Amino acid sequence: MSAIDSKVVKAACPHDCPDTCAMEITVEQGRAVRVRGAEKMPFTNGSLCTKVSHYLERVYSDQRLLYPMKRIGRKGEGRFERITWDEALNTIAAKFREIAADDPRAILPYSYAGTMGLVQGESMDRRFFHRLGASLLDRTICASAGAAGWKATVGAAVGADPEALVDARLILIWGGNPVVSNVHGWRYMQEAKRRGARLICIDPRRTDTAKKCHQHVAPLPGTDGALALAMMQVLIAENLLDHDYIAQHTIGFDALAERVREHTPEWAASVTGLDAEVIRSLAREYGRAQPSMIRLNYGLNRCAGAGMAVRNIACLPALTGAWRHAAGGALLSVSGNFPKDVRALARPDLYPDAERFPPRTINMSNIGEALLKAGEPPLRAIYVYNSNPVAVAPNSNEVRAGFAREDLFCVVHELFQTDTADYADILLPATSQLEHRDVHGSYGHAYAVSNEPAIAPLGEAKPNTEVFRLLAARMGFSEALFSETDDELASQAFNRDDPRAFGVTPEALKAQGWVRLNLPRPSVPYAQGAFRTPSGKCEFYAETLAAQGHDPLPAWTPPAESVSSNPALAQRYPLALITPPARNFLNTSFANLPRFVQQEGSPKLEIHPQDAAKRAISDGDRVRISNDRGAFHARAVVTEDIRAGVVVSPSVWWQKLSGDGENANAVTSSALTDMGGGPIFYDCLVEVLPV
Ligand SMILES: Nc1nc2c(c(=O)[nH]1)N[C@H]1C(S)=C(S)[C@@H](COP(=O)(O)OP(=O)(O)OC[C@H]3O[C@@H](n4cnc5c(=O)[nH]c(N)nc54)[C@H](O)[C@@H]3O)O[C@H]1N2
Ligand SMILES: Nc1nc2c(c(=O)[nH]1)N[C@H]1C(S)=C(S)[C@@H](COP(=O)(O)OP(=O)(O)OC[C@H]3O[C@@H](n4cnc5c(=O)[nH]c(N)nc54)[C@H](O)[C@@H]3O)O[C@H]1N2
Ligand SMILES: [Mo]
Repeated sequence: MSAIDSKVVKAACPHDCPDTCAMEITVEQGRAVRVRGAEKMPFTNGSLCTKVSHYLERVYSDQRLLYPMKRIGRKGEGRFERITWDEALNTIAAKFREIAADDPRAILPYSYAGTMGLVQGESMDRRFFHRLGASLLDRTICASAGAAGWKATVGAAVGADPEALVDARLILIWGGNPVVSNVHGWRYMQEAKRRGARLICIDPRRTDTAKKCHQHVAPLPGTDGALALAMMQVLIAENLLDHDYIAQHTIGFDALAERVREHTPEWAASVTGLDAEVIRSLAREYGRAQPSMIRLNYGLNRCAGAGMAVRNIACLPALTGAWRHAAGGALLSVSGNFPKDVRALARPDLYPDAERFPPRTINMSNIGEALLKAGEPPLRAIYVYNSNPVAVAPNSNEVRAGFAREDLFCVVHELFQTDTADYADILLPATSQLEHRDVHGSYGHAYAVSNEPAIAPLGEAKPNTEVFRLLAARMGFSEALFSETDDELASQAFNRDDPRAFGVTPEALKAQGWVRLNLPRPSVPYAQGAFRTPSGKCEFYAETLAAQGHDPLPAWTPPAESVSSNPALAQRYPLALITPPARNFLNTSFANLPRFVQQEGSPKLEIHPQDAAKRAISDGDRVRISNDRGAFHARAVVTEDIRAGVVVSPSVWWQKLSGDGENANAVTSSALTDMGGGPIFYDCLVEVLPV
């Protein structure tokens, strides 16, 4: 191989995962031939997950969209014909101009985390839609419920230092399956285990993670808030408290103590389906171990009471003073460490005529409803990028009905012909991470990671930014900021007046591929209090919640659908369905590629032997999972890994590739969480029958 034709390009994994890996791409003769994890980046540590280590199969897949197309069949049918970029862009611009003349809010951008890059995910796209005056999108589909509960209690989205937890004595892995969805973070937990930490996993399912922990505690879905209240009751009743920390760095302790008095382990046992003694000893162990770390994750964020549940859990380390230690406290997200410069990147100030068209925000989590109802104004166009709503949003029947509207103008910009793409009027080909420039923060570590383009765009694929530049020109948006290059956008990603970004320069990022934020090492965010709440303290009592009409104190918010909270519904649909991430998929990304589909096999439903026997279901049987919203099919896996009363279907499958044209979101509800307006995917009663 001649040296001139071979190079190694520094890249970032773009997917929605806390690990945000730094990658190195070997390129020969203009073709990427090898992808590996950057060895020197501490968190990545030279390894990639099972999906991204085969990334070239995604980049060079023969399923890639390579040309713009327009629809020739019915909506949803997926029949298209090739057109030029000129025709595609002119069609979109003409339609947007026509709609905007009446009311630009009838146009809705729809995007989530197909790429987490700040350039391709939240820069030129945001500028374009802000300038247009389109409806704003509330991006709630993943993390907003917990974020709200955390914020009310702790303040900023800043938790314990993920690299410091190696010195914890006790780690509660709460509502997460890091062996599958946070593998690089799991490495630190394993190191803690080697150093003598006890690991306890709190999850209705005996996951691969639970199997590697010392103890598995399996509450019913959506009952974590009750478990945390009872833990607080025990800590307070048995005086397992750090009185000094409470006095100096919290507010509302007396009211909290009063509130949780009734929430005994016996009470929580009746709600969570756990033994009172298990709850009591969990609380005692937590109260006595220092440093103790709670790695809470998104599994408990997908139920009606999710905001309050995260809030209740977030109170625990302030009671025990665990925050004093580098390896103590709690960790949900550390995204708030990154001083992302939203004003520069997204330019919300471009919104044109707020007087005539007061900004309107639409919640992405019930997009079906938003498309179907006669809003003010009704939605007439949707532009989807970085997301696959038809497959990932709850209550698919409603979502598909919305996208099937003949009078809705739908643009989809994608790498693949997803379930959503089938509904496009204009389908545009997108570049992969190897074909464009980007820069990334992370929600699971403290390193900014840079992504240089490694190869030329495949076919006629274009990056998101480029499409919005071209559309801006056709719309007559003449501001210079619409011609900024991706390099220029990348250099605005972080607010460089913020001390945390000192050293995180474009030059340093380019040279090394990644740079740690300028934070102390380890960073111990709340050792001296300094919570970023209005009071500067950990708020057991939160005035901000009272002002929003919520209970200002930790409370119990039951699931919308469960045997105890909705017995009438449970008569007909007695089983609680959860649909957490499958190891070989990343939401619906990878779920169309042969290697990963083969590894997952086919849609599965894990069911406890008792529940299976009652329904004459044997292992391997095809079953139908249904409720009033819809139905999907799967292969039964009869196993004691899931507790009785709960069934699990690892997700998210493509509807059109799963045999019956449906995935688990056929049955999930579009109701919203108590805080943050998030979806309640795992708050869902069903019946399961053999077919
Ligand atoms: N391989 C892979 N990795 C992923 C993803 C993927 O699809 N595949 N998705 C990425 C994304 S977008 C996200 S948001 C994160 C998600 O990251 P996590 O939230 O860590 O998701 P999971 O790893 O499934 O862990 C959730 C766990 O919560 C459990 N659970 C479900 N309901 C409850 C409940 O009510 N209480 C408790 N205590 N546990 C419950 C589930 O059984 C599951 O084991 O992972 C990211 N990483
Ligand atoms: N039942 C159930 N449903 C769920 C979940 C669950 O656990 N259970 N998890 C939920 C969660 S946590 C999340 S975060 C959401 C995720 O929902 P989404 O963010 O919609 O995630 P993906 O399904 O991976 O779809 C992302 C799409 O973006 C495309 N893409 C990638 N890069 C680019 C790019 O540069 N440009 C353009 N234009 N497109 C690009 C990909 O090809 C992919 O099709 O799903 C939610 N849905
Ligand atoms: Mo997510």
